[in-house]
Amino acid sequence: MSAAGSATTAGRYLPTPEDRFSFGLWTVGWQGRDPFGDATRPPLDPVETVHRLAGLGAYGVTFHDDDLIPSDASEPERDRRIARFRAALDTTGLVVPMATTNLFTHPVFKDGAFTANDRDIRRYALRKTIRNIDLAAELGARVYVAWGGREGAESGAAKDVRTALDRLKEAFDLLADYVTAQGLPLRFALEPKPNEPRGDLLLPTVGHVLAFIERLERPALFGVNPEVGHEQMAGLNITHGVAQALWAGRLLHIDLNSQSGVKYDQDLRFGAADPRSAFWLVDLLESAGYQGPRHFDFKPPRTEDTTGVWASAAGCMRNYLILKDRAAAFRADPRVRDALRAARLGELAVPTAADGLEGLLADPSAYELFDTEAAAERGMAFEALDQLALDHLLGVG
Ligand SMILES: [Mn+2]
Repeated sequence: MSAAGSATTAGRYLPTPEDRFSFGLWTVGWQGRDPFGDATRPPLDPVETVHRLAGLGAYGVTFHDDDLIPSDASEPERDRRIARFRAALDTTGLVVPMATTNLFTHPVFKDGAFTANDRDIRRYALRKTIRNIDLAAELGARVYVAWGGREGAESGAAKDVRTALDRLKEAFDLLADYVTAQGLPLRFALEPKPNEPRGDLLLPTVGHVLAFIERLERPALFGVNPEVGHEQMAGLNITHGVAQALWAGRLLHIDLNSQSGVKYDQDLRFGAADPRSAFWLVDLLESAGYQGPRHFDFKPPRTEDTTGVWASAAGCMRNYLILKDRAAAFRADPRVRDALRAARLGELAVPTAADGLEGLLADPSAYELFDTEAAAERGMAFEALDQLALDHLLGVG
C-alpha cells in the first residue's frame, strides 16, 4: 500500500463527536499506582483532560466526585474547581453524559458503602452520593453509574449477604426517591464486577444486576452498566450479557475496555487483547441501534508516559471504528447473507408455537411423526459462517 493509501486508511478511522465516545477522568488520569508499585505518571489536570479528549474527537467526559474535587476540599475550593471544569466544557463543547461516586478509595469504605456493617458509614455513603448526583444533574448528566467496589467480603460470616442485599435495595430505593422528588432526569446504571478489590463482590455479573433491579421499588429508573473486562473476569461472554441487557430494555451505558482471560482486572484499551470478542460486541451495539455513549473505562498501562496515555485513548476509539467498519462489511456481504440462511438464523425468529399449546399438542408432526434421526443429521453450517466473520475481522473479507 502506498504512503498516500495508508494516510487515507488512517483518516477513515478518525473519531468525531457523532461517534459518542466518552472517557472517565480516572482512565487517562490513572497515574499507574498498583498493588506492587508507586505512580509512574504525574497527576493530570481535569481541564487539560477535557481539552485533550476534545482534540482527539471524543464527545464526552465522565467523573467520580473525587476525580474532580478532593474529598477534603473547602466549599470555595470545590466551587472554583467546578467553575474551571465547566468553563473547559463550554470552550470545547464536550458534554458530561454520566457521573458516578467514589465509594471505595477512602479507608472509611473498607467494609463497603451502602452495605457496610456500620450504619453511620452507610448514611455517609448515601449523603456523599446525593451530593454528587446534584452536581451530575447540574452538568447535564442523564446516567448515574453505581459500582459497588467495596460491597462484598473476603470471609463467610463477615457479611450476611441476604441482609446486605436488603441494605443495597434500601440505598437504591432512597436514591430513586431523591431524583424523583427533585425532578432530576437521571437514571441509575448499576455496574457488576465479580471480585477486586473485595474477594467477592455483591452483584457480580450482568445477570445478578438484572435480577436485583426487579426487586427495587422504581425499576424504571434502573439499568445496567456492563464492563467488558468485568464479565470476562468471570469467564463470561460479554456480548451475550449485553444482549440480555438490551433484551431486558436495561442497557443504559457501557464500559468498553479489554481483558486477556480470567485474571486480575486489566482494563486494557478497547479491542487490544480480545479483538474477536470486541468485534461481536461492536456488531451487537451497532445492529441493535444502541444510542448511549460508547464509554471507555480503561487504564493506559503504567509503562506509558503522558504521550502514551493519549496514544492509548486514541487507540480505544480507533479500534471501535475499525471494528464497526469490519462488522458492517460482514453484515453487507452477500456470502454472509447466504451463510446466515444456511445456518437457519431466520428460523430462530419464527415463534415455536404460534398455533398455541392446543395446536402443538394436536400436531403429530411435532412428536409422533417427527423423524429425530433425520433432524439430528442436519449440519448447522456454523463453521463457514464463522470463517466469513474471521475473514472480515482480519481485513480479508
Ligand atoms: Mn475494570
